[in-house]
Amino acid sequence: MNDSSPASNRPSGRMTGGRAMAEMLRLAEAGPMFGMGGFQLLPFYDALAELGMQHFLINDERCGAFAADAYARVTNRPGICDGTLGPGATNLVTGLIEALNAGTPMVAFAGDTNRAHSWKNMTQECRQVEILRPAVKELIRIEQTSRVPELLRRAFAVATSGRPGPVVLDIPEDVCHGTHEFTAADFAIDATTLRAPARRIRPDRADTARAAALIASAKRPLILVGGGIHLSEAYEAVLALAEAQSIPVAHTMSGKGGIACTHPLSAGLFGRYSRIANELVETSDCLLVVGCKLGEIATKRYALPSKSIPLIHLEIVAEEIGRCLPAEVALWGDARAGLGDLAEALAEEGRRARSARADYVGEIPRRMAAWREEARARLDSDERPIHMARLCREFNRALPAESILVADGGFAAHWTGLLYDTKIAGRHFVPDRGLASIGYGLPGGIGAALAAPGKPVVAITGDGGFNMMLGELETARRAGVGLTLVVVNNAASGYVKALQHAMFRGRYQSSDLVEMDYAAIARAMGCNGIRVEDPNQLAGALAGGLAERGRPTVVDVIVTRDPARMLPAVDNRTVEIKQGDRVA
Ligand SMILES: Cc1ncc(C[n+]2csc(CCOP(=O)(O)OP(=O)(O)O)c2C)c(N)n1
Ligand SMILES: [Mg+2]
Repeated sequence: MNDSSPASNRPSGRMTGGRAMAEMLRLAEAGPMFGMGGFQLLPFYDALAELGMQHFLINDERCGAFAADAYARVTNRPGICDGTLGPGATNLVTGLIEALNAGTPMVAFAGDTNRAHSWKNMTQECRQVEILRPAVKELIRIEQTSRVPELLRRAFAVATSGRPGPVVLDIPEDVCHGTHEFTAADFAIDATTLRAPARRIRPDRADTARAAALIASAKRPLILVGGGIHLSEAYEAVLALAEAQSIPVAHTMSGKGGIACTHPLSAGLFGRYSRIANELVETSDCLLVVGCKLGEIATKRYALPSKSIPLIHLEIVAEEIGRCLPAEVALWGDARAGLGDLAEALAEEGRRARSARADYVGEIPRRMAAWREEARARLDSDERPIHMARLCREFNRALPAESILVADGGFAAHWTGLLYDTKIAGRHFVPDRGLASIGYGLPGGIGAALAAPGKPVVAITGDGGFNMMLGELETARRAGVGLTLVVVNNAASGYVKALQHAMFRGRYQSSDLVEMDYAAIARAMGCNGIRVEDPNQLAGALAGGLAERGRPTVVDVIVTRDPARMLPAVDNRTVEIKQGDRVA
């Protein structure tokens, strides 16, 4: 075990299970935590107070899990959250599944009943272990106070190893309140498990050689990156391979930032929405898929790419390979390690490949410029209500390279996934594509802001998503985060309304929201609030939000109420709407 924790950090003596939890988190140098207390975990809370650790009360445990998820994505350190038994535990479920599906390292605590009285209709009792188990990578029930350090160690190892994910520690009240005589030796943690990826594994050498040969013989190879590129922090490796071999890179929403969107080799988003990438996928003769599950959105509901294109799939979870598309070469391993090995295997080829593919890579910036020309009217639109493409253009202008944009599950993520340009590689775009719940924007923004102090953090959410989470504005204010939250105010559950427009001849059912002034609500809650109806005021409003320190700003942006124009159709020329089909 790579245990680098100093001896002075190792307490000994009699202490509660809750105190032992806090001591282990201190050893793990865990970041800010998010939760809502209840009787069961109060010894843990008391220990946090005594040790001076950062813990934020949230107003809904789901938001605690979302905030922890965003914190983890920005830092690759496990996000920490907690809930009390019963409703606290069940409220965690949505956020835990987001983390599970996205591969976010997380350690969550759920209080549980006192075992002296379990199953006697205790207040708030439910079958939470069964409810939580499928929502996490591993659920660990702590049955003895003495085992708290050991099982926290285990939680960090599971959360950060292989494909990272959330772990729940289920802690009965008597284990948390109970005491044990601990020795200093009990408090140890493996330093390599404090950050994902804990350990890296390389693909088989023979498979790498076959993949390299396939790439070398291709005229139009293309790299497709998913969220795994961030989990593996494979930024330099992917860029080195792409540049040395002249291979463009397209990304999913989660993979945005694998290389900078502004890089000449970036082909942008592929899948359901695309600028130029889908055409490149379809005309490619070798696809290298990295850290991407090739799920519904990435494949345009399994229509893309054609099965006849040879595909190399580099993936940390062996059984994901071949699930949706057959792989000609399966590379089972860590993205960074695997890309590095490929670059090495292809090193001799570089000069020849760059000259052979000069025309091909020259196409990318040319086609991107042509796309931009075609989209210009929308990107530069002066119309009122404001065009979503114009809002994205303003983001591209206002947000400095190091900023982080958190995108909520509604249209916000689709529009910005397509039109927002990250200017440097890294996790600068954080969408909740694991479960695509609406409501992630505000709590995700809080988590990202706390993870990246000093960096500009902007979150974008629909009005529906914001309504779900209004209470967390109080959390954001109390936490003193200078987050800028952009509310896409279309007075609708826009996604649903757009589908009802397209598929049900405009018979709208339960998709309208009442007109609200979210900036006024923000001001009433002690935050900064700016309402924007004129697109020419967007730049000033965003600058105002970014300049605000120590309290959140809500920028309430009035966008189209016309359901025919809510989809990011600006580049989505190929989607055919068929009865019963999902469009966005
Ligand atoms: C928790 C949850 N419930 C329902 C959905 C389905 N859904 C996807 S987008 C959307 C509309 C959300 O409205 P809003 O947040 O205002 O975003 P808009 O689409 O209007 O931009 C809904 C209901 C979801 N993604 N998550
Ligand atoms: Mg809306």
